[in-house]
Amino acid sequence: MEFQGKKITVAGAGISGVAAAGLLAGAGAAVTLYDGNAALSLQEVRAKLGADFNGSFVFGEFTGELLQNTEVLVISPGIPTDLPFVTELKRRGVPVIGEIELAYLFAKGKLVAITGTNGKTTTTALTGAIMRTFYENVLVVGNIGTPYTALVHTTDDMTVTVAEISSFQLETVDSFRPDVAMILNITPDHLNRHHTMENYIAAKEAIAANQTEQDACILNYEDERLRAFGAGLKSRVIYFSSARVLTEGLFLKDGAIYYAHEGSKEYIAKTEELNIIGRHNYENAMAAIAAGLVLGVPVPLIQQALCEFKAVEHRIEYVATKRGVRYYNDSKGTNPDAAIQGIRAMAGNTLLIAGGYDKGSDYDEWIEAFDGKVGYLVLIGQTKEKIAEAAEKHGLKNVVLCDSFSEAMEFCTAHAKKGDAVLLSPACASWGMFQNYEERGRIFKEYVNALQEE
Ligand code: UMA
Repeated sequence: MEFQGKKITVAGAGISGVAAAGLLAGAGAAVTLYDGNAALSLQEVRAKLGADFNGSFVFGEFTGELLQNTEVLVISPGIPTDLPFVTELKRRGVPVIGEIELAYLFAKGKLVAITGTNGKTTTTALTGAIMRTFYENVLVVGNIGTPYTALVHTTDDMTVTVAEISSFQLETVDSFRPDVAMILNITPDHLNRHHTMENYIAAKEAIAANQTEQDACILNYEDERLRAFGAGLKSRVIYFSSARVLTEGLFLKDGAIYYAHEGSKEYIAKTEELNIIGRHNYENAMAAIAAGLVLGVPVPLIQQALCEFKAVEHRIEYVATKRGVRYYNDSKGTNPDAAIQGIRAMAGNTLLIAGGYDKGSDYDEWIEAFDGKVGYLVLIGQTKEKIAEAAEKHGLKNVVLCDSFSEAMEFCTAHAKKGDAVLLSPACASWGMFQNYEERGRIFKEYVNALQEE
């Protein structure tokens, strides 16, 4: 696609939109940065783009004039593709691409693209760490937090880019063709955006749609849908399994990870050497190892990266399983947006500890994200009544108000049943009860680690 002199509208002035607008302006396009939020500060957005940016801005309504003046629309991941201005531009035959597709059009080197409902951030970080032991220029981008368009200008033929790609981002890819694709698992998520499970699956599977025999696709053998999906792919498929021995692919057996290939079996690592725990994390590790093997990283370097890699502390951090109850520390979930990720990461019935300092947040969207998984909402701190009120409005039952953190912990340990999860993901700052979120997370972990095993 030629960008020089083209009138390109970038929708969404968040981190993706700002990076995409900067990239396009640098490529000589006439850029308009559009955002639906009329209250955005022009000064603040302009400051993020730097003094060289010569594009224009439209905030609020997507005007008729802007429709006329858009030759290509680049959309940020958070913008639904069925908004009226998007469908109208499509009707007019205007190309609509996502920020990831845009970056891909500029990209050089090898690309590993990782998607899945759960575990993609850990897997992306670990894959990046594995690549870094062997390659000099490794970028870790995408949904993990740094937009692909922010760094793509630094790629060359020797670069390895490891990108976490969400279903939102996959909805608007077109020619996107990763050398290595990965789908970790698919369970219902984001259905408010994708409307049906079929649409959500289709978005995830788009990650491998353009792949050829020269590419590889890494899939979870224990996900029946993915197993069937792999059978129809052109690319070389590498399965991983945490539940059975595979004759070809990566598998877990007696606490160790092996790679079976063309009749031989290679030992990779013991799970006890890893700092990330739990079956889901062993699956993430196997997927990351597979990517390393595909791109030729020697096994000893992969082993080194596996042993050194640490989960991000306080961010949906698995702490321990006590009496069949899994405990997660998401103390870094200090606002409703961040806490949405915490509850989304939970697979089943969850006792959620939340509340804290009142930052004037709105809790509706967060509560909507509970998706029937919160068996008990255990509230603490200044915001407890406010959250309880919002929860009641959404018809949530079993809301418990506690006077202290230890009371909340005691309630959870007394009421959690085998198979449940207890999640500290407060959606609020810690101030007033703790020094900071780190202290809150540390106290949670100390409490959990002191619980009896059986
Ligand atoms: N906006 C509109 N109209 C809309 C919706 C949003 O104009 O209908 C505007 C907002 O006013 C705001 C801007 O769009 O100014 C925000 O854009 P965005 O929501 O695309 O967010 P970014 O800041 O660009 O961050 C995005 C991803 N956000 C989403 O997918 C919602 C980030 O993933 C990602 O890290 C970042 O790009 C870099 O690639 C976050 C996320 O929540 C962490 N992802 C979801 C998840 O992990 O479950 C998919």
